[in-house]
Amino acid sequence: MTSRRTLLRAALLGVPAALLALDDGDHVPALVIGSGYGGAVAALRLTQAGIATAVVEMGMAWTTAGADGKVFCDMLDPDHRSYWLRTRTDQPVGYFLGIDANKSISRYTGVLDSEKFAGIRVYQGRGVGGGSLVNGGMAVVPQRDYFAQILPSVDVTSMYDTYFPRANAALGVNAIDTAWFETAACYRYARVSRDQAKASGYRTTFLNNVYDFGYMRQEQAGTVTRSALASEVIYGNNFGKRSLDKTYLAAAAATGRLTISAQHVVTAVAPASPAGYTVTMNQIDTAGRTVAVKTVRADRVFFAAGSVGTSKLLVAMRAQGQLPNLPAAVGQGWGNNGNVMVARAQHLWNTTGALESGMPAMGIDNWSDPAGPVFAEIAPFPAGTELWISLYLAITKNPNRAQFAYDVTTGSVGLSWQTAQNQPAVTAAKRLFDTINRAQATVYRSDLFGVNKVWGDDFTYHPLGGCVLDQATDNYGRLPGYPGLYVVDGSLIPGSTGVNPFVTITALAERNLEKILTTDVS
Ligand code: FAE
Repeated sequence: MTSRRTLLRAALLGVPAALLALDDGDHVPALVIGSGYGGAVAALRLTQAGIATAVVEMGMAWTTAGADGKVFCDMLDPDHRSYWLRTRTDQPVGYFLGIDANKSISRYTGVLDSEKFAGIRVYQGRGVGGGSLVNGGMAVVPQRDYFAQILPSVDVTSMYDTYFPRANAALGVNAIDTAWFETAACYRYARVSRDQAKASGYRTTFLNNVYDFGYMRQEQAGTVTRSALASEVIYGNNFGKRSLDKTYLAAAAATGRLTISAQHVVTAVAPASPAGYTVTMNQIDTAGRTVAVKTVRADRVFFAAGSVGTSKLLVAMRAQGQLPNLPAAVGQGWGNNGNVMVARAQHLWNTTGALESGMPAMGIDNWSDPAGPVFAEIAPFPAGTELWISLYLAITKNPNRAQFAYDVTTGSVGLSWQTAQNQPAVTAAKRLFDTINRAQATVYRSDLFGVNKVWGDDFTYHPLGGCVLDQATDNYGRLPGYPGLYVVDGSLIPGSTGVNPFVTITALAERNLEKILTTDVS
């Protein structure tokens, strides 16, 4: 059996078995494409059930320090490790004083991908741990009523009683000490925004996080190496963050039944004879060049390549005839979680602080406003110097959706989203921030998202949908017509969660895996 061969090889080479790659011709009981939230849940629950599982991840295993002694670079001095195969950075806040703030970097399989479609750039994590390597760590459970609205086929009681708590526990979610928050220099920026929101008639709420707030307190006290307090976030955190490689994936590896093939890009999945599926993948080097092509057989395949990755792969497989019977709903129902970014200029006497924690801890919650629901995280601008800037990532209820479609001429999959489709998000956010600006006699910054551009409306951190639960799949992520094919990631969620999405993705994956393990896998 291949898994045994792989584990034996690992033992002989003296490397962690989990990081040994698949070989061409291998046969595995379960193969998981992608190692983000959905993939990590699948990896843990399958291996715990005694099933040898191979995770295939296109990004790197971020375990080796570079010449500077660090695994990840920071946001003030991004280098080749920052971006996925780009020669220039593509920062979400890409301008300062209207001047392009991006810089040249060497092409490398860096940790953050800015994937460009016709009307939107989609930011995604690349590496073992997926989005957990680059995200802000905010662990937010969606409002119960809204969850019931977006996923009506899911039993809400079991989600809130069982699967959200299970997800939070396994993710290592922790709450900030609210007394410390009131005095911490690194959250001055959040307190300023909170006080102004409150004075303008809005409610604010603390946000849980997977970053270890105990570690952050020590950073502030100067007793440990700084990470969140050293401008580390979107290109990875060297310390403090409980990313999936330290939680779900570490627990899966501890079973001894997990292998992870990093720097392997899955390119095709097709039914195998007499049973199971063949999965074709390109092994790549750090310049993105293919160094080997491998075909592996798997009894079951779990698509966990993220909303974009899974949708692209399935739409291509249907169009190219490898999985021709996939339903028409595959590729539909994609949304950006209503994401829009904006910044306000503070008065000189309202300093936001030179030291800003990269991990947000507070949001403005105006979701219950029927005229324009907004849940706005108070985002850091960790430049290491006082800038009098208040930045926000607003999550809104944008009803617009887009589709993925295969282009026969280029052989690639495009996304139909147009920038103008984000207007409802801008309108809702403008309503809230116009009110705050009026009440505080402040103005928008118009120099951070372009030249004279107030709204960061052409990118998203929260791609969702493309393979929606109970539409493109059955009610547990099974792909109809293809027994043994499952979708377990953010593509199951129909374009919106109303809050930051990873807890929802994780909890839904927990629910689905539990069902799949009890009914499909003997
Ligand atoms: P994801 O985590 O993207 O994992 C998919 C994995 O599949 C990736 O590792 C890919 O490299 C890999 N992959 C893709 N295609 C292939 C292929 N063909 N072959 C092999 N591997 C492949 O998917 N969410 C929150 O809840 N709170 C936050 O604070 C937050 N902040 C964010 C900040 C940033 C900068 C970004 C980019 C995202 C943020 N998010 C946040 C969103 C969150 O990270 C995202 O919703 C989840 O990571 C999505 O989980 P999935 O499992 O769907």
